[in-house]
Amino acid sequence: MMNSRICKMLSIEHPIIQGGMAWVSTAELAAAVSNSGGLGIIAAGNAPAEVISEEIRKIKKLTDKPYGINVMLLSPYADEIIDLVIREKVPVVTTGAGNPGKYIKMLKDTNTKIIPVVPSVSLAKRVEKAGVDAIIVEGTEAGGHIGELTTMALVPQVVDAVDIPVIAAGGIADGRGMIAAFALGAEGVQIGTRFICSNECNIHEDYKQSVLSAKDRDTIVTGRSTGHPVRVIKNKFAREFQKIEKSTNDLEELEKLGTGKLRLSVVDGDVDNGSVMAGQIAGLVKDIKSCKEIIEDMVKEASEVYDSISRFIN
Ligand code: TUI
Repeated sequence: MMNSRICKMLSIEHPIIQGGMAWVSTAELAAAVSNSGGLGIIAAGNAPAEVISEEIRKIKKLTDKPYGINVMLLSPYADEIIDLVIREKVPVVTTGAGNPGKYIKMLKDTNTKIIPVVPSVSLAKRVEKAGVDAIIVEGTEAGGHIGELTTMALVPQVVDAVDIPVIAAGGIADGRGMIAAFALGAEGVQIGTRFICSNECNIHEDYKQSVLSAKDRDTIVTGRSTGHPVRVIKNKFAREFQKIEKSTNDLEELEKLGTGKLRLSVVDGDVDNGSVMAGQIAGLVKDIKSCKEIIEDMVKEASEVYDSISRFIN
């Protein structure tokens, strides 16, 4: 796997990138992933630069391996987070929830690797032309803010449309998913939901338990009507949000309804009234392990799956 362009580009051992999950992807989680041979990512979410500056200080103490910052482009602080990333010489930036176009030149000029999340072939082509280093192609199976297309349909279409390396995301939590992604032409995977259920993920235990007890059909999408669809675990909050969404066109009211709800579940552990973001693959996650075990088990399983599937085509 060291032969993957992603491993060479990012100086990592395994082509596994941890998803930048707002409130969840802290320095502790990111350092654990980076120290296990993947690429750990600190999520900036809606936090101001001072908060992320502290996380960068922490991760520099916890690891000497490469790491990244995820910039959520809907955040009012996106500009100042980009300035911080450049000042601190953060090795990698991933972006989500928008087009990072206006930041690409700045990041390239300072040698920061830039890897946007894209939900379509058109945006993939546009950001490749603008000079990004790789792209994360995320299917609608993913948790949080999502696009329309599935990983299975989108990844090969993007792979055919660009020359830069593709990292597949959405619906991947084990070695089988990893091999499936490679079969579609991806050279790396981004893993979110599986890392929520890790020892080093220092969120409220009840959030982890919600993910562990989720079954295949237990996630739903809220916010389709607002243009910001978000996949969450079906709970009281999600049902109420969907109900109100059906009866109102007041986007401001819906926006207000969602504000602070991720913090409520992740930090305070209110998994009934909070927004519990997770991907469709939550139903596959059955235990809490260390990040090192998650990565090692995934790589080992991928290798075994690769060996065993040749019987289907011979
Ligand atoms: O960004 C994510 N996942 C997220 S961000 C987030 S915080 C949030 N909370 C409430 C509402 C909105 C955000 C929670 N989860 N994943 C990456 C991702 N990016 N998925 C989809 C996209 C995306 C969508 C449209 C990327 C680019 C894009 O471009 C549209 C355009 O402007 O061309």
